[in-house]
Amino acid sequence: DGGSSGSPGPSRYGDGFVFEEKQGRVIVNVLFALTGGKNAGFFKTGKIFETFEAKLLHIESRPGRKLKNSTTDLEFFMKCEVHSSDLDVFINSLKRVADDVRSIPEENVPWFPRQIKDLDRCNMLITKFDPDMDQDHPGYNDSEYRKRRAAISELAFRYKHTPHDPSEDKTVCCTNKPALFNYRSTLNTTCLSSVPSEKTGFQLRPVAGLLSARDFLASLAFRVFQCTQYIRHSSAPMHSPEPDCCHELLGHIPMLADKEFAQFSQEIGLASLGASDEDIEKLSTLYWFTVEFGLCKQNGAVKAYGAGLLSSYGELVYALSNEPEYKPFNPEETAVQPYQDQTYQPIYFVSESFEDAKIKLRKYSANIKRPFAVRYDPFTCSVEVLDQP
Ligand code: HBI
Ligand code: NLE
Ligand code: FE
Repeated sequence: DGGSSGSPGPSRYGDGFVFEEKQGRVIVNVLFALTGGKNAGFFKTGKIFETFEAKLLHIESRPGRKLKNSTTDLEFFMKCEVHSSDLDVFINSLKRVADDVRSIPEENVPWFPRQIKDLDRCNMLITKFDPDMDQDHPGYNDSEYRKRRAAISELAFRYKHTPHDPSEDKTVCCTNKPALFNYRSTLNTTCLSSVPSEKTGFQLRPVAGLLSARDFLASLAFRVFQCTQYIRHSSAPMHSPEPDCCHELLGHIPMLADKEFAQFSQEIGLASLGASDEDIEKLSTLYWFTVEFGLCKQNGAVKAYGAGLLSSYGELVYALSNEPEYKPFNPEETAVQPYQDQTYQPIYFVSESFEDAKIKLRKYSANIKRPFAVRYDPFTCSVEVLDQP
């Protein structure tokens, strides 16, 4: 369905990739392989570039991957500019002389961490809940509180990744069982006294406050949870719009000690790496309505599993009253639901079970389109990028 719309702007080709069109020309990245020593094929591809007046912008070769039933000697990557109307025929001509021809759109892939130590650069803070700047913050008029917050922030800013000592997590993880057993789903209860690093390898890393969704999600790809250290102001214990250590300890940490949940969190993180701003927005909305504020059915009753509910007595009671609106959880719909982070949610999404939410969200994140694939190597704690130019 190449370039059917005729109007300027993005058009579609082949597998549904979108190419940016400018003055009738598109930039396209072409990958192809030459198998069984067919070196002459390379010169034939050159002929095709010539015929279609393709302007070559970049060329690279690398040892090829083994394809089904054959050996691949070399794989080529070429970036070129062609007439948009020629794109289909150009690619089809290449398919006649080379193997495994794929085209991927020219895109600016946002920077993302490749190694666990790159998380030192994932520190983009959202300052909207800063007690020094936000006059509505309950600690704004409390200079002692602000001083303490500044000192804790300073420690988080100075933190740099070093190889991990799991015993440190135990100190952070001094779990305290709250009197919320009537509301909490069994997932959170069974894991309440576990230490994530021992159970799932999840590490906690100090952070000074709310991070950009991109940086926060990227850390999950490395099984790192960016964890606040400060505590909410004592004048407002029932609800805080910003994360604090009560929220992390009562809400997130028990879940991160669950094997399945840890796996699921890492998959969301991996899906976020290099994703478009639009996909990050959707992914973080889904995270918000599940991991933070999710409700699920359990033995015929509605229970809370979201961390933002378990750490806020005020919102927990409200969420399970008949005041708010409930909608069934469905990733496509939930991903575009607007939300606010100042006060209690007017809408919650209820899944058939916690399992069901996990399966659906997993499927959703696996389907996010990117021009490359990623794989996590647990031995080197790094992300391998496959098929990226
Ligand atoms: N930053 N420190 C921190 N903790 C969070 O829970 C958090 C965040 N930034 C973004 C964010 N959560 C949400 O937008 C998620 O929906 C991704
Ligand atoms: N509202 C939650 C609480 O009071 O614990 C924190 C939510 C953080 C996103
Ligand atoms: Fe949270």
